[in-house]
Amino acid sequence: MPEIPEEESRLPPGQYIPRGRPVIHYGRVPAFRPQSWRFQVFGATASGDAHMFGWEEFAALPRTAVIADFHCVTKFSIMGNEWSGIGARTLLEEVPPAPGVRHVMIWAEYGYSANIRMDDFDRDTTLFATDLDDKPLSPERGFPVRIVVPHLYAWKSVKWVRGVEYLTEDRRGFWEERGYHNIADPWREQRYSYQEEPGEGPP
Ligand SMILES: Nc1nc2c(c(=O)[nH]1)N[C@H]1C(S)=C(S)[C@@H](COP(=O)(O)O)O[C@H]1N2
Ligand SMILES: [Mo]
Repeated sequence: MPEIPEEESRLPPGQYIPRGRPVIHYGRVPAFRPQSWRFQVFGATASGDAHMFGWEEFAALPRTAVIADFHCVTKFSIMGNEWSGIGARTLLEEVPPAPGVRHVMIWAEYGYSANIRMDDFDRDTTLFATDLDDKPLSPERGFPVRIVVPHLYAWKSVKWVRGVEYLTEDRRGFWEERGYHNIADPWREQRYSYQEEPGEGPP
């Protein structure tokens, strides 16, 4: 068995382990309607065309699993989550981006969005999770699918994902437009946009 470090030593600076497991989002929990649900990959695709997945096609993609900690910028961390779903790299193979794509925008129900650098998206730990701890996501945790980017603050782990936009130039998502850091690395405490160094965000 590989040794997993103690939870306390896995905490990024300024984070704590709360009692319980908070649910956090802006707005209402959307209903899932499998017949009309679409997952759209669009923007700068290699083919020039957008690709639409229906639920059955999306859910049939090859699966992967990740055990990871989850760090909210409001300072709580939920340790040792087991997420399973479809790897970001699987999506990149299914719908290849054009060569100049350096960022993605993840789009959710009601227009919530988060931008992620391609270097953070294209990792084997970034996935579109359908399950948490061996159970389908609950509605308030993002059912039927959320992205999980465990090495970034949790606002980038968009719930109720409906699309991925390939970007050749960076653009800010929902919280990134409202004062949060464009990159959001918890180990560097990249919480707020005023901390951004030149080159870390769109001009
Ligand atoms: N669609 C959507 N996804 C979202 C949010 C949101 O408001 N809308 N909030 C984010 C924030 S700030 C956090 S901390 C996590 C919380 O995930 P949890 O509810 O599973 O704890 O979801 C993220 N994903
Ligand atoms: Mo958050």
